[in-house]
Amino acid sequence: MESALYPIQNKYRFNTLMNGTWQFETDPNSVGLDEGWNKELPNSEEMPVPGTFAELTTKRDRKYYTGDFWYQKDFFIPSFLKKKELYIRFGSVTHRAKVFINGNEVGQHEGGFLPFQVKISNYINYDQTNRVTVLVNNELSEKAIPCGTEEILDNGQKLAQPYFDFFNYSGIMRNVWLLALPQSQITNFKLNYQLINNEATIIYNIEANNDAEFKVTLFNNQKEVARVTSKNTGNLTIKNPHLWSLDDPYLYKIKIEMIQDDKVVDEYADRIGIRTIKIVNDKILLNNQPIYLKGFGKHEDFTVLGKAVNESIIKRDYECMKWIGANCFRSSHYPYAEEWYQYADKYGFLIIDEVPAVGLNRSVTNFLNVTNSNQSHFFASKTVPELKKVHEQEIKEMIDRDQRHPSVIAWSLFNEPESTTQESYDYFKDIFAFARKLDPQNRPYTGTLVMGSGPKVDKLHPLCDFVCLNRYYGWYVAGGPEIVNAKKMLEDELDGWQNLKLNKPFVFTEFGADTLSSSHRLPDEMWSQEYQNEYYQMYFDIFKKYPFICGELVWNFADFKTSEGIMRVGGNDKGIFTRDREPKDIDFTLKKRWQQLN
Ligand code: GCB
Repeated sequence: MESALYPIQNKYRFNTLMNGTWQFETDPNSVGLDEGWNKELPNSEEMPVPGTFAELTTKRDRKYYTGDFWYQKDFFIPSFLKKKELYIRFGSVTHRAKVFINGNEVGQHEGGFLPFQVKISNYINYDQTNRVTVLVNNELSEKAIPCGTEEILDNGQKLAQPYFDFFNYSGIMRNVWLLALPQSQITNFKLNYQLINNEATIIYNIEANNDAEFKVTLFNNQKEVARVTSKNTGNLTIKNPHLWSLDDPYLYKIKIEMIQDDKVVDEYADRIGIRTIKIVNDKILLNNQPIYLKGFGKHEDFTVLGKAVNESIIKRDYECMKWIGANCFRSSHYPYAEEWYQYADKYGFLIIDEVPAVGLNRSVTNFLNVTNSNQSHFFASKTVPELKKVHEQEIKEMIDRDQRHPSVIAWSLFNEPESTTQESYDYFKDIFAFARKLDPQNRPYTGTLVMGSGPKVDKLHPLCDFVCLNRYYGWYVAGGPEIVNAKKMLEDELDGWQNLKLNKPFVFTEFGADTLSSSHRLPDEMWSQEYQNEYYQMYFDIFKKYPFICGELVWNFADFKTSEGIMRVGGNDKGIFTRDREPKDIDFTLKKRWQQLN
């Protein structure tokens, strides 16, 4: 990745979206490169970008297509752009991409949920039509995240078998931009805040591709409040700062000018929120005040769009989350499109930002096997060193991309891996040590523990600044009439954690029950709306007794698509909202609770 900066326009920087109709072709035998598809696709069809073929097709083999596939688009570059450095920036390509300009390879990227950009200037024909081609691959393995495997069907077709519970949507599912940037350019900048008495100090660290000086200016509502010129690092101090908070998500504007030979050569501006986040004993403090997290584990998921970004969905989801009184979500199980974080900054929402490290457990159908005697010693396998490199690279890209957002309060480095073996501890000890060097704000690091990884056996909680539990007592175990036992199991587990005297906050990052919006039952039965209510009430009654619980993120914000199977009716139905974002009965219980809870 040449730069982690979100595209903006000003006197020095120009961009235009390349979204729209692209050409598309699947390549099941991976012959494309040998046959020159990087120059011309032989039998292509039209495909929208952003989008995913799996949601647009009426054919099963296309929906589940696994392997190589190609995108291609022609675009024009006028010669007045000659003085600029040109790039194409992909919001993401899932899961890996090779990019060609006029047939020449210009870059590649591993990881399906983070942006990357490729420099194209050296391969462009000015005042002519040019062609970008992208070779994409959506296969799953244990060498990359998210993890999975694949099966060859009797008809020879590959079928991805995710070790995770969401549909393996793939393709170009986020925005694509053409960028025209100055030759000498700012490539990123990192910020940290110190609040002492009535003063805030903003400590900055600017990354650029050339040596320069930088003028950094801070504005409040267009009025300049501080300015300093320095080399790459420096700081700005302001008196009586207007802090960013949930009730008042105030944003300043920061402008950085890059200066060479007394001339401004680049400028980048962003909205920033001044706030601190830290853990003290068993509390999470925002601006030194304890906060209680109320909200969701989410997905980027919608009918017809799959995981393709769409600002209308983003807006609707935030409206629903505000209506119900939520203040937080986890970007389960991957970093979301950048627009989600921009909204959170403006709306006053908190995000636990998660890297796509899901499925590190070799469990296709039953995640309870992750910790029981069927566990597969995932971290003892030969591919682990390769996996670790990819995992670290994605942590770096996520933090580089998201570290300035005031809404991001923590980094989640894993979801439900094997976590009871020494090998798992050794793996994650390195992962945490790596990650802890990257965020100048030193936000808390965590990861979510699978059910079964309890106080007696779990090996990963010592690495986490706060402990995240995904628990399904009353659903996957002791459901329906056994819910009385579920209550006891949950209490026993929480007593176990309490006895460890960890003096750390705990957050429930998943708990939920599949619920069909069409099902009503008296007395309650599993899958009915009444049962979802009873289930959550049981958890809430118990939470009261444990003051170290600092948050409840229910699973899931909305129903979402998964692989097919006997556990899933058209997908995962644990949504608080339906897949088309209408309320289930539980919403009114949650709304009442969350509006009262502070
Ligand atoms: C989990 C996973 C999540 C699943 C959820 C479920 O533990 O983290 O990805 O969707 O359980 O509903 O089974």
